[in-house]
Amino acid sequence: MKFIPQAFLSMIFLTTLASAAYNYGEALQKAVYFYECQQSGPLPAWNRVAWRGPSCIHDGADAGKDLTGGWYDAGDHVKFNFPMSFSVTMLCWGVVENRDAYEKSGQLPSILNTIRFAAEYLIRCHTAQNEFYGQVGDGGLDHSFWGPAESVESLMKRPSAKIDATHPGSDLAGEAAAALAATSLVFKSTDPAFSATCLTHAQQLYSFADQYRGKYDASITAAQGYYNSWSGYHDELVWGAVWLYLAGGDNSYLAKAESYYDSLNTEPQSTTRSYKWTIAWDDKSYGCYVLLAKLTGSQKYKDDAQRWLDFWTVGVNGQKITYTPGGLAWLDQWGSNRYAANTAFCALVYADSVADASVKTRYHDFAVRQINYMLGDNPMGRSLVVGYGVNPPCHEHHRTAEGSYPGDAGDTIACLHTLYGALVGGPDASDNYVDQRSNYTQNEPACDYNAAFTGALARLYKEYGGDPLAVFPPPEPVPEQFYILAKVNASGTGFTEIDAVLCNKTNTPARVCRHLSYRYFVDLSEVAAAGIPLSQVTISTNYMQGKASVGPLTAYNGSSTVYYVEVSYEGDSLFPGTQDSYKREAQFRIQLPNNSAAAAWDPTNDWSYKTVGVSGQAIKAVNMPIYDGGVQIWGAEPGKPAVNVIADKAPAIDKKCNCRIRCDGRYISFEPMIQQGMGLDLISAAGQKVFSFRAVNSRKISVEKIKPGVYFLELSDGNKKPITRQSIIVQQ
Ligand SMILES: [Ca+2]
Ligand SMILES: [Ca+2]
Repeated sequence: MKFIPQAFLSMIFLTTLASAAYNYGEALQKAVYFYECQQSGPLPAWNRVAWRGPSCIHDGADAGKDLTGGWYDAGDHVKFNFPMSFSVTMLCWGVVENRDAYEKSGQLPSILNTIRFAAEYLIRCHTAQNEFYGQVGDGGLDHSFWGPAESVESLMKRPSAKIDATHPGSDLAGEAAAALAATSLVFKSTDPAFSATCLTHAQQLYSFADQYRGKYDASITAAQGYYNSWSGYHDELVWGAVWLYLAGGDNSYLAKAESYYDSLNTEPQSTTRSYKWTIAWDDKSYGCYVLLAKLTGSQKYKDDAQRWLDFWTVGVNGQKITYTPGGLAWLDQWGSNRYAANTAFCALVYADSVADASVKTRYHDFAVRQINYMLGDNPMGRSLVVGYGVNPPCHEHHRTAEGSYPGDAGDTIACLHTLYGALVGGPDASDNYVDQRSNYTQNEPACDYNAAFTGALARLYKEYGGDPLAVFPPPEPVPEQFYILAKVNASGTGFTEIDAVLCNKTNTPARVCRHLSYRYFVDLSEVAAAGIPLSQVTISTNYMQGKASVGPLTAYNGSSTVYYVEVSYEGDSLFPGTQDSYKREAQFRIQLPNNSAAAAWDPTNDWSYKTVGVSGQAIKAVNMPIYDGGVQIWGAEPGKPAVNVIADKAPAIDKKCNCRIRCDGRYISFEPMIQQGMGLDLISAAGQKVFSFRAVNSRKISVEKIKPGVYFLELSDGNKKPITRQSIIVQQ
């Protein structure tokens, strides 16, 4: 490590502040996008996430309600409405403070869409004046499954839980009231009707919260252990009233906020309002200090706000928040970034509202320093926001973004999808952070982590600028979503038995498929020539996984020689998620009557046989096309080009000839060299031999003159007997 004089470090720091080392517009754009990745239920047309699909579309059905929509809480798939409502309120606060920044950066339509999406869900959860659903999903069940959101409801129940007059929850209803009041305020100018609807729900929720007092986690016990109401509900009663006042201008709410203010928590054994923690999903007291100071200008609120912000900056009575050596104001092990981001946002709001220049600078510079730490100005020299900046996290604890098959929380692979804009938990008190999937305290993103962070980014964009990306999100490479692995299981005079495994490896997005089938094509011209009627060709099975059915031989497109056998999983569900759920194995045999002449059965002219493993090893059988609801989604029908077939990245190793074959688009190479005398044929998907090769002293063949497409490499021995085959892709 180089020694850098302290004075020089200060110079760097000042330069950073003045010249905006970070592209705040891009960070803002991505932070907003993160919420689209978290969407539950049917997706709106404006959702930009190619790897997300509809999910949990039956939420609320257990209660006879429609509770679809909203956001998955974090890297899991429970909808916890208490923190979700807080996230909505904080996103709205960000828009209220710096709407012009959202507008100028082009992010206003996206943030409005995002806020409305969640607000509409909260309205759906408000099923009666004094009834509000506060959770969908079971934490224990949910956390036992590591797989994409789109598969969740195929595997588990998602119970709904509510508060009502006999099972109250003033904190939950108060926060939902705050969220909808804040939404009402945000939409006042652009959609007065929606704004009015939000306000009505907010008023009803607030009166429910106020009239029927209690902590929601005593009513919704499923929230315990995840989002306990530690701080109680007085803060939400003040907070909800403040937002209702802001939304509707009704002075009675301001009066209520001020009168309930005196019930807010204090530091132990004192009458001083709490200042050693910060605003987060549980305790909004700190946000109330700032908002009431701004609204009323009263010294009491200013004192409470500044005492709190001083604790986070210069200290109070010699006591101060812990700072990491690298400069993060560090409150707690679990999600340290989020506490600093939340405080930074409020510090910016407060700084913008005071005249005192030194106070303004103190809080402003603190906030810039904290946000910059998260964007990369830290001793690790890395961004803590997924898909942004230098060396960002790519092993974040997020089931759907991981996208692997079947995944688990301990996986060490990078996420297959980019969860742009997600602020991860953050470092320990010594600036140690490990980008590891199992490290959920430091490396899980969450809706509440991103909310005030987004608002702070909008404020910093306003001051320092930075252009959002012109093309966003960039397209991701799409891996193969379906395929079949097949081999000859047994063969003899008059029969061929195939072993095939159908795989649904969808992840862009993941899909639960209930109408899959595939076809195995044969050419029966030699059967007809031998005078054997079709009715005497039998199809039998000896092993079938799942709810499979095998159909009769059916003529292909009216052909008198080409037939297919269809294996159907109609009524079965294949979905990505577990070791077993995404694949189905079937073994089926096509057989002539006993004592048929040997020449009456020839598999080598059969379309599908051309692409199955013949050496006991299953290979990707491109000539066994797959259908979803009757529509071809993969592979090739006889004589036609293949659809949606993608070459494997890793070269296949054939055990029988111990040969590794690789095609880079221009050359086919072998490791080790195939044996002298071996033949190699390159066969198009349509079954035409486009290249033949007899092994000599060469390790590679040029395929430059071959058109791009799907081909099969067939290795044969010195007697031209096929040994093995595999599919390859020749690219441009
Ligand atoms: Ca509370
Ligand atoms: Ca045949």
